[in-house]
Amino acid sequence: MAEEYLNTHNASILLSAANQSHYPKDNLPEVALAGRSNVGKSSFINTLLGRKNLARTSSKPGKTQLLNFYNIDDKLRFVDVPGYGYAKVSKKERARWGKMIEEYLVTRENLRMVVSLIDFRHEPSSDDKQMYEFLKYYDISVIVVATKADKVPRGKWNKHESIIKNSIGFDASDAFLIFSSVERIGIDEAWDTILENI
Ligand SMILES: Nc1nc2c(ncn2[C@@H]2O[C@H](COP(=O)(O)OP(=O)(O)O)[C@@H](O)[C@H]2O)c(=O)[nH]1
Ligand SMILES: [Mg+2]
Repeated sequence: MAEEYLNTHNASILLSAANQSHYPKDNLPEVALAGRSNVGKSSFINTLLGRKNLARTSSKPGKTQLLNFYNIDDKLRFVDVPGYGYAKVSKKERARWGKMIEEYLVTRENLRMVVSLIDFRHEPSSDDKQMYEFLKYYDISVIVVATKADKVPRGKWNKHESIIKNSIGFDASDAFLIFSSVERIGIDEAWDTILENI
């Protein structure tokens, strides 16, 4: 259980950063969360930390444009990466956003793993596939978290898991986890996998 290692409720937003010069300057391990807007990233963070509203959740996608660093009990940080696949941004804004994410993922020595969130209900988008390919290319360890599992009947879980894995070219050495913030499915597994990898 995560609670034996850290107090998961002792969490707060530390800072928001647009580039390297704003990142925290220490050696704490970081776990980054990536996924398209509205996939359930903020809900995942809130659920793991047992908080209602630490990471903002909204049905209006594309709001967060900075990297948000959350301090968890001074032992670990979550880094919320702004959601991709948001159509209503300009080319220029998209390019800035891409650079910001790439800079963090490629250069950050504190980074231990990326939680890649993908909607369990649908086929992965081309952005989902590109993100996973990118992470594999840079040899970053990944947990694929399939979100909103409460919206998929249990009898279809295996089928949906296969579709996602085939579609992204899932690497069997990564972890795959079925998750729901609403029904609180997969929380302990998520913590166990994260703590094994930092
Ligand atoms: N049914 C269901 N809805 C969820 C779940 N997680 C998030 N949502 C909803 O999906 C929407 C987007 O969630 P949010 O966490 O803000 O996504 P983000 O944009 O990736 O940070 C919100 O309306 C949430 O209430 C889940 O596990 N099940
Ligand atoms: Mg969010």
